[in-house]
Amino acid sequence: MRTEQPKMIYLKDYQAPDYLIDETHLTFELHDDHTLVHTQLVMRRNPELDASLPPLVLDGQALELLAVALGDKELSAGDYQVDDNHLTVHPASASFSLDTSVRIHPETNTALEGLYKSSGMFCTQCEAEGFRKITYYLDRPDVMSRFTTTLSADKLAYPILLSNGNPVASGPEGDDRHWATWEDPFMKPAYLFALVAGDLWCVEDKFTTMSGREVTLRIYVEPENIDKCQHAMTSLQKSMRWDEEVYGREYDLDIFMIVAVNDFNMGAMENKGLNIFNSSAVLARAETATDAAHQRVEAIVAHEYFHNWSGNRVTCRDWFQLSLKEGFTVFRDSGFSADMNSATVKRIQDVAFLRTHQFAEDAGPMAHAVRPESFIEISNFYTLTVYEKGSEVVGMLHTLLGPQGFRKGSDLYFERHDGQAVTCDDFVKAMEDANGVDLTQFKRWYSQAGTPRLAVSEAYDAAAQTYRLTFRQSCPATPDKVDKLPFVIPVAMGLLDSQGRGLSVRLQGEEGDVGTSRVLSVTEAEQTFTFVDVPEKPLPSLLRGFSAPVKLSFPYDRDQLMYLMQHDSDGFNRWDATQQLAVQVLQELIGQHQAGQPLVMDPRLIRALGTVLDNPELDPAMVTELLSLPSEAYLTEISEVADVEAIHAAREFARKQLADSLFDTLWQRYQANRGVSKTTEYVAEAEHFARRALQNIALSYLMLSGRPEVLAAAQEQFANADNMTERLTALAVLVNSPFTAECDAALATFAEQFKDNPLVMDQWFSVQAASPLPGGLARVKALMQHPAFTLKNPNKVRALIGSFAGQNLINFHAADGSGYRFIADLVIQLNATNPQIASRQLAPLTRWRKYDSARQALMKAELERIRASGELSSDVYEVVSKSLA
Ligand code: B3K
Ligand code: ZN
Repeated sequence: MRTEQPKMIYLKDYQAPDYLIDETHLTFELHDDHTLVHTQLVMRRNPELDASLPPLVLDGQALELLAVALGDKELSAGDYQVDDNHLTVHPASASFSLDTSVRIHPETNTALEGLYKSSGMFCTQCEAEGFRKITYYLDRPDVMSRFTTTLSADKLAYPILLSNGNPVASGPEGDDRHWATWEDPFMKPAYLFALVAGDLWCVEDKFTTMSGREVTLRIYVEPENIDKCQHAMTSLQKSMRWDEEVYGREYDLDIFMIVAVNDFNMGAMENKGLNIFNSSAVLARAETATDAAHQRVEAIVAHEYFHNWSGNRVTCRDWFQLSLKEGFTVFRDSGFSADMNSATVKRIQDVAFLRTHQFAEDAGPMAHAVRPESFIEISNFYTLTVYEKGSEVVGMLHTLLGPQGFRKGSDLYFERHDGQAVTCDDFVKAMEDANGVDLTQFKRWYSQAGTPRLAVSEAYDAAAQTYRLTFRQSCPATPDKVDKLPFVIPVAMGLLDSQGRGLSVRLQGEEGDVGTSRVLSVTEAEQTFTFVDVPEKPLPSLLRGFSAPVKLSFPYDRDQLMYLMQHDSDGFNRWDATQQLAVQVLQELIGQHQAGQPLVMDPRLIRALGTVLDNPELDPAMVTELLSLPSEAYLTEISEVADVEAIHAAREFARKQLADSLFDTLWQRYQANRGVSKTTEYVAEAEHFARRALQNIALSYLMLSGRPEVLAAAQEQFANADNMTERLTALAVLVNSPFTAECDAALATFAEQFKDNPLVMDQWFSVQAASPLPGGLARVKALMQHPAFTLKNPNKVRALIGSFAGQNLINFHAADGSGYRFIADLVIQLNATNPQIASRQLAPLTRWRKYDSARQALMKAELERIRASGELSSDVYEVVSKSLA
């Protein structure tokens, strides 16, 4: 909690550290009502700077300072200065050691940052600035040090004592306690420090690296979860192999550990050699975790593992460079997931997510560049822009340089900067140097916020057989900047003829065969490309694979979209054409609803999706994506002013029309796939995920018919499924159906069966919180009283509150403002206990500019109420004040 007005920090003010820390020796005495931390730092004046000896200002928060010594000299009160955020001492020589002892209270740490307790075990979360809550330190990523850590604790309660690196010694301490020492041979910044003490069991396996070294792999969990680790272990081994094969990166310690904890502010953390994970990102087995959860575990295990190179071996100079490690690592984990599953489907899911959520962030009051230039609270910048858009930026480099050029660049980057703390510019420089290219203009993607618009027009000249495409790019103003300079926009594209074939894409002045697809580099505000020898007016397929994070518009009519859907050689664009068709149809329905007219749906959408459903050749995962209508959140994002009721009514109407018209095929595909599920053992692999996904989307459409045979099918699936994917979908369709009695019975059965599994209960909360049926807020409030619910656990907050405000738009945006009031009350409450979680829950309120004036006023009033509610954490303060600016 702050004691002074939170200050804005600027990238332009970056200065190298005055002092360096060569060695860090930590000793933790863990007790139930306090912890003592003794720290010895072996330090020296930064040799890059002049020879003066300025005061040494260490970061430290919520620490009770017990003793401080500089060299051999114990300091007394007059020798140092201490305030709420710093300890200042005055070194008398260029090399010295500094010893401190502090008392901290992990047992009352509800913010889950620094050292805290989760379900009785001690654990840490230091990124970004949590280490300063453990001891006085230079808590900045460009100060890297060699760490030795000794922990001591009660033997019975905490038999397992872990930290980074390799275990080097351990032993008893008196009758009841024991200790262990760990040494990490790699230099690292404090944000990668970790410690765990608890009563844990582990699953152990091995991995032999490409150079033949054997690495021990361990996943530590609470004893009751020991049967849910295999999927994470397999995912880890696959990730290790993939990083060797695709990036040439080998693991570097003899042991790699993952620990699962129940109370965690985000998904997981890449601490060197000792990853700490939210249990939701580790535990998975058929009976208790959905296919989506299995895929999430695989992706997060990979992401954290990949950080060992992109983040740990090469780290960030300062937190403005966060995307250096996060954007790149998301790009790496997406590549991995694409290779493990269907690449096209993975791309579709990533793009749908980006367009819905990152585009909304980019258009809101918290919009910022991939490399922001200022912040108040760095925790607020672990955003979709830094992660997902950052990954798109790396992806564009991959597109522009090609796979080999990109690999040359990443090899040079890792080799050149191993052991260093560097910047996004250094990353781009390695790509430039390895490929002999100039990426100066490309770097605007790092510095300019906002989603570029790319309007495309065409002109065909039959006599000259030329076809021209003209691109006009612009970028809306964002809070940081009004005028934007043109970006480098790679547009992967092709041209289709009337037989559905790809035409040659030769540009004026080019010779020879150029093939039927290419990447155009749009670099000007307005730019025309002229294709030659074009025998007939083609239909362009643009931005294939979503080759740039822009909003592209081309005046396709619905028949052209249906044509692309059928003939485009690019799978992603076949899906995108379907989405664009659905958007046009839904927008028409929204207009009809707003005009008070009866809703009449364009039958072409039904025909198009009917064809998809009838095609047995198509990957069922792809069919599922094609059948999924654009979400209400996406329709909101692309509206000037979002009409919550009209969007909901239009989409529900379309779903019902599709369900009625395609009933027979849906029913047949449902039954066929459920038949296979019934007779096949659960397998957590792509082909099986795909079958169940199609089966489940079919069931959710079918249920809209209200027919008794579908109700019976849902009940059968609910009762007999051997896995959570089928069971939870059956529950969800019952929850969203008019069959109240059957729904209540299923909810009760489910809660009884899984009451002891908190992650499954999260699903139970989430399904109910997301139900669009009337009375949503009352249901959520009632569920908050359920014994399995607690505001102290971030997963519970996300499951119930996050699902309500993020997915249940019709209830959250109730015209009386009750949804807004509810979120504001929660944010005020959480602000005092867990500022990071409080700040996250605020996001839906920050989007107030999207809505009608009545809702705008209600949302703003709640933001103002939060602002006036008392002492705000820097996290909440920053989001509220920027939203009201
Ligand atoms: N690097 C961590 C995120 C830490 C967030 C701190 N507020 C997880 C990840 O991106 O891998
Ligand atoms: Zn990450």
